[in-house]
Amino acid sequence: MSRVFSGAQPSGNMHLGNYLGAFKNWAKLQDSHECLYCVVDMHAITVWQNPADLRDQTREAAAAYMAAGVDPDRSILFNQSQVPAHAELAWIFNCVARIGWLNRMTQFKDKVGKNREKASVGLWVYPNLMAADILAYRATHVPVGEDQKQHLELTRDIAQKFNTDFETDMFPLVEPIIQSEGARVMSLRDGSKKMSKSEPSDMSRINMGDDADTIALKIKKAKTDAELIPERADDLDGRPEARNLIGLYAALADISRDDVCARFAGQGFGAFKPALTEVAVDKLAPITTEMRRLMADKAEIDRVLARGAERANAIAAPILGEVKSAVGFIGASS
Ligand code: AQP
Repeated sequence: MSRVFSGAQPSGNMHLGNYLGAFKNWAKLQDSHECLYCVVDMHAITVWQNPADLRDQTREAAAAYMAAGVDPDRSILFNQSQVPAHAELAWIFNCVARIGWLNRMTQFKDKVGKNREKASVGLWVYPNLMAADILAYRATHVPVGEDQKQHLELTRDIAQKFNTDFETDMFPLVEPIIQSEGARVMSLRDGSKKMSKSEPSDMSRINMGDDADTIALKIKKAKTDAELIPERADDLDGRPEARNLIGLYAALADISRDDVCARFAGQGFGAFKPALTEVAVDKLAPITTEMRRLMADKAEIDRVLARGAERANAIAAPILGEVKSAVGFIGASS
């Protein structure tokens, strides 16, 4: 059976973009793959995180995975910092990856903008840690959003260079499982930006923990245009906010954008928004309720993560031993 690895950063509230673009699919993959789902807390600290918030956000992320259908008995659910192989392998990959490769990463450039000199070194070498996350388990498949494709190509480059440099077949060339275009959820305030945890305005996103009234308010205030809904989704081109809301309905109701357009053709967004609210509340209410139930027992979440980390470590530690030996380090497995 092929092995899946994926993760999300506990850098804020998990939102509808994380759910539709990642977690929903993670739950389905459990039927066909051996799955490791990680709360990547070491990635989160590449930008400042208040320690108490980080603890809460890590637990909330684990609760969000489980509420979305990740079963910690079938999958391995853990937080990254509890498994030392991630950091150790990342250091080795810092010495395998080339400076030029990292300088080409568009996500780094987008995130730092003009403040490159003030960004943490961790943010720059983030893709090497991501390669370590995946290759520490010799994962074969990684479900990612379109935005992560370049990082995954870097993982393949690192694996290939390591194999060539050390004349080994240590690492497989991992395959992305790319989400369809429809699963890319954009900000409710700006249809050209993706819905994101780190966007300061809470009105830009629907959090997985939002109650029905908050969801209704955010959808009511979501930016749209004055035009009517067309008969076909292709005719939404050039209308990013309208396209996003139609896409959200489609993803939540599990139908195509064309079906949504056909259903609401000729109506304005004033009429469409209450229907979108209804389907969003319907879909999210059981997940939110389950997240709250899980979050009420933080000690149990910590136990789930610790047990997952033990299982993850049992896979990663022997692989790391082989890697260290290939590199020439003297130690237990050399
Ligand atoms: N808006 C989105 N639409 C679809 N998929 C999304 N994902 C994130 N945002 C959207 C997917 O969720 C998974 C986990 O993402 P992440 O938390 O590790 O990192 P991210 O992509 O950087 O998410 P954010 O919300 O934008 O976080 P910040 O603001 O902290 O950088 C990934 O599979 C991602 O594709």
